[in-house]
Amino acid sequence: SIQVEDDRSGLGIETLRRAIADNLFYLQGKWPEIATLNDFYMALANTVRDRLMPRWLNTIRNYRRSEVRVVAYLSAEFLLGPHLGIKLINLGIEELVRQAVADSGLALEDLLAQEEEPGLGNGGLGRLAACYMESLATLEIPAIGYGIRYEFGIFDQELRDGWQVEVTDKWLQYGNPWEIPRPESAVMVRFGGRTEAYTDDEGAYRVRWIPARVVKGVPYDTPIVGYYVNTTNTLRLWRAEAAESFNFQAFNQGDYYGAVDQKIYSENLTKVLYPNDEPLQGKQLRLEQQYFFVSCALQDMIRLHRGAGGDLRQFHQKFAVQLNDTHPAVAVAELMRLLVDEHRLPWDAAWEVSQSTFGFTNHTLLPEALEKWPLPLFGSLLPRHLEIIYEINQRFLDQARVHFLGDSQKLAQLSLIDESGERYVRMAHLACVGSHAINGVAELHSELLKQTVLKDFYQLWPQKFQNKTNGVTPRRWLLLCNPRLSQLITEHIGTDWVCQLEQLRQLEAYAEDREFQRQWRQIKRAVKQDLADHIQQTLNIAINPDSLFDIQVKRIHEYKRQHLNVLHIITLYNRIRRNPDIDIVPRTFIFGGKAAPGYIMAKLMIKVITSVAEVVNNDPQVCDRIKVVFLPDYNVTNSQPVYPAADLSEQISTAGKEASGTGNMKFSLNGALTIGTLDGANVEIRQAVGAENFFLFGLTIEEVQQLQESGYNPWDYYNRTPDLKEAINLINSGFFSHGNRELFKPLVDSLVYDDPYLLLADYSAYIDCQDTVGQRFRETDTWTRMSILNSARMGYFSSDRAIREYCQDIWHVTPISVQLKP
Ligand code: 26R
Repeated sequence: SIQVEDDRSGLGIETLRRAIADNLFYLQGKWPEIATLNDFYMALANTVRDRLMPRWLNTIRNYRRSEVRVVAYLSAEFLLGPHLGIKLINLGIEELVRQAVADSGLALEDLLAQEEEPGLGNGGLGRLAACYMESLATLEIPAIGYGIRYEFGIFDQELRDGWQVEVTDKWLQYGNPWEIPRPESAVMVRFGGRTEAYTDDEGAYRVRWIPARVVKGVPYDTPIVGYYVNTTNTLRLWRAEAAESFNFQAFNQGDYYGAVDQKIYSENLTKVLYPNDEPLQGKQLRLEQQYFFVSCALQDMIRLHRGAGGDLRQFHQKFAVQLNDTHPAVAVAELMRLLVDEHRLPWDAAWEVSQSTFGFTNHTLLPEALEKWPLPLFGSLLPRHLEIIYEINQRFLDQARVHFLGDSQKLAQLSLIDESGERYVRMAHLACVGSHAINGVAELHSELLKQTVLKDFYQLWPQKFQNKTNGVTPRRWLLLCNPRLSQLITEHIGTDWVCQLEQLRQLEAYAEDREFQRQWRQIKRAVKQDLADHIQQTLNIAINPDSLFDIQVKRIHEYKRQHLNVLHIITLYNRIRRNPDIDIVPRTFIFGGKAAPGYIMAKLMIKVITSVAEVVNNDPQVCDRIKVVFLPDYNVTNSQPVYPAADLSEQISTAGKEASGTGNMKFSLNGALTIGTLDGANVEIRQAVGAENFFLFGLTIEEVQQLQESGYNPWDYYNRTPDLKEAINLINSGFFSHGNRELFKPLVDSLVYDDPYLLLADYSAYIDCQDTVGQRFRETDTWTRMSILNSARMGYFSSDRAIREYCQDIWHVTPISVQLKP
């Protein structure tokens, strides 16, 4: 019999080809002859989107059933990376589509390259949220992500004369085929104004909030499909628009411009992502963004809950809400407001519901990154929430007073309000008090939380504290980004590893196998060649694919110590200058990462990297033994070819500063060896892969603390370490800055006189460790075995494992499979 496939769901190659042509004609309005690559990309994206639709709609139908508990992941950032590639893989149609596209004379890779990634995050925290959304779908957990649809995501980075220049990220300019606006589900969000007490019809004392302005939140939904499952969860991002009814008044009075002003003002709210991964204080717009998306999300959840016939006293049975750092912490006060003021629950009942609803994940120990809002600012923007926070605080401190027997210093430390000088609302404290579970993101980090920033809360509620070590999704970070290695692995152990990453352990059996080692090496070589070609084409730098690829890609930050890496490069360079015939392992140093636009020192760190690169790369004495490359515009798209090509992963933050790290996991999973400190998840990675397969150096946390307490003096280290002195002096002399001795002075002075991140204290250990790395790289078989063992033992660091733990220990949710009903 003749089978006719539906053009919008069929998966036959001919059907796919016809569907792409159809979308090209009807959606892009183009004939193939005049279509651009982007038109073809859009036609393909829409073809894939069509095929997601039955899964997505059935998933949503499933979750409407009232007994299903849904995870709501609240995050100001979701750094998803490009959709098309991962959706093809998770739907299992990559090869079919590749052929269908080839039949039209196109290369799938060229179409994939057209996509503008949604860069709606800064770095680790936003990317973690994306990995978690993917794992939730793959594990068939009912979940919805709530966030902000920034019109401009993280800026594009350009390099001019070696300096970072920021360019606005116009990711929406050619349209976004992956989202569906849902204007019918818009909600109103209020700001400013005042509160007023009144007595309701039952004679009860109540408060109403009379806002100064109202903004409309419109949801845009994006499907997140799991790997080889029907489950397709929703990422619901909110965009701010003018609330028509609100500016009607101005309009009716003939104040057309006033009305338009209102519109512009409203739309400003979700215009741009704050590009800081470090503190910012008192930026009203940032607080407005936070409250805006939190209020939209909670109103949405309440509507869904009530729509399914739910009682608000059981809200926590419908939703488990996770706060991704303190950025959405105002949710605690907003849920209380909605329950008490709008839905008239008694305070105690509402508080029970709230505490049972929220979990809080902390992502940083840096004291300067703990969010606090000046009280006057908070009170003028959210007057009712400030009252609610006072009420929460009073009841909380009453409880704490009993526990700490009136120790007033303790109470002042615990308070939701910082009153030590200028008064502030402490968002981490609000999140802790309002949540039933608090977790850090690596074992070490979770321990430090209990000992330092959240010590007092730990004393009060030890049972609330947990650890959930981060993980990354093996679908994007191995299967998609490293198809060659994935295939080799699958040929030897089957495909189960994709969803059960612990299966990689079976590779241990091949670690000593000569033939397997050869293939492993051959793949690493091929992937390095690809990256070398890309660097040649885009940056016009020739690099040797047989050299040691030594890579540090991450946000630029003093605590991450890219400049320690630079000191190593200069040290090697000095060795060559001293002895031009020296026998050293050829190395290619690759950097990538953005600096916060206002972080002057981080920008100077980029300039020092590019300046050293210029000198070293062009010095004939070096004979191409050292090359230094700064990859511009590091983002998810650009990172995907980088992890697989690494021999060495640089994870060299000062002990105690990096909460976890997730790039460290991506490297090791792809067979890079790590040179690292005992910081964040490095500690657990080293345990997992074996100390003998990890290059450890540097001070421990205890040693860092001791050194700082006993009065650390970097100047001494500078004076008593000749190689270090020589390296720093070379920078200082203007050697890398065309004789300009002022350029790097702030950087050098900071190191020699202050050195808050202890580079000079760790320098010698780092250099020695790097020398060991170089020697070991020459023992090719040993290196390959270590590389295989790294991949084989990374199973624990799957985001599937992390999400299972969150489901068990915090959210108390279980999978439900989605059936496709015709
Ligand atoms: C307050 C505001 C300006 C802000 C501060 C910090 C905004 C964003 C950040 C980013 C921080 C919280 C971040 O990305 N933290 C990283 O989270 C990762 C995921 O848990 C960790 O792996 C990583 O160690 C940590 O730095």
